[in-house]
Amino acid sequence: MSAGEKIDLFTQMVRIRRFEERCIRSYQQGKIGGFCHTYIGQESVAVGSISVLDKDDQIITAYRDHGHALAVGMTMNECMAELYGKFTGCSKGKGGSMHFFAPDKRFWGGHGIVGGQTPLGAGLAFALKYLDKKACSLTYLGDGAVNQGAFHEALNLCALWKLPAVYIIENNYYSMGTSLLRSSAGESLAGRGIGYDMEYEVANGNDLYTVREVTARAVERAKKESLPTVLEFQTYRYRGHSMSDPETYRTKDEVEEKKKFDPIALYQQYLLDEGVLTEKQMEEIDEAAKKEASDSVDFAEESPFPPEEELYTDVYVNDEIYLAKHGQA
Ligand SMILES: Cc1ncc(C[n+]2csc(CCOP(=O)(O)OP(=O)(O)O)c2C)c(N)n1
Ligand SMILES: [Mg+2]
Repeated sequence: MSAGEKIDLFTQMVRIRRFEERCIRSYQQGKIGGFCHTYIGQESVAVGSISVLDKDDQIITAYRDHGHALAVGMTMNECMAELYGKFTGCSKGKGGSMHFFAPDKRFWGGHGIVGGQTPLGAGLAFALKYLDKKACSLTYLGDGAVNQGAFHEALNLCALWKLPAVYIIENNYYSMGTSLLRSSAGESLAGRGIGYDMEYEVANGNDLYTVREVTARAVERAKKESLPTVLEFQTYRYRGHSMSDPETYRTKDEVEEKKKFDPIALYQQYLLDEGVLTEKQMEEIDEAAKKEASDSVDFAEESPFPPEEELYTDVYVNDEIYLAKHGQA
């Protein structure tokens, strides 16, 4: 990567962190309703993996989707407005935190059913192969989704039909209040791929360079050989599962210990050591991210709620209208 590209990835991670810290404040002020799950601590996974993609590659994830949304290039304004339930939000204020979407950026959400996005990721890969595109789908899921039947059905079809699919398990060691040790058998989660003769890899998700390297290998396999891969990135979430989580299932000491491996601090140190960035530039990036987040709150507050007739739009896709607007691909 060039120095500019490295700085861009640092900026993206900082923007995600500051955006979500601002979300938490607004949530606590009662401005945001519904579920809201932050990605704080996992930024390197979305930013690193999405950074190796090309323009035709497709992305889909679960409900912890703010990081992926910003990493694909969605604006803070459309994301914050969505959290506020405003009409200027990416889903016209009707989706909220769990349903960020940007089809124009090949980002297919934002899904609330654990594991529900995994067959859809297989479908995206199927479509790419069917349309003869040299591209792949990237499907993110949590450690709590690996034992869902839908995930295994998806893996089976990906392997059987040799689909260009990459599954990224973001192992943050908890599914709500249930620790990995209490929910999953087997030595590695990515090893679920063995049953389907799929390649798999387990790596440190907090290290952006590692995430890029490992994802790039899987993406190349998908594009050159049309074969699927399961990746497991080990990471950690520093905040509660959602906004109301007393966190009785883990100790404060555990969280503090994990904070020593903060992905942003780690990458920041790399860039300092490499002489790519100075402390002063980092502060400027941080200040700009804070201002952007705060401006997005102003934007959201000033935006209107969706009009009543919007209740009935976007409920089902009208094929004819959709295809006329977006074309076959
Ligand atoms: C099918 C289904 N079962 C249960 C739930 C309730 N639920 C919401 S989040 C969650 C935990 C999932 O954890 P994980 O997959 O590790 O993702 P993380 O929250 O750590 O990102 C559960 C059980 C759900 N949304 N869908
Ligand atoms: Mg988890």
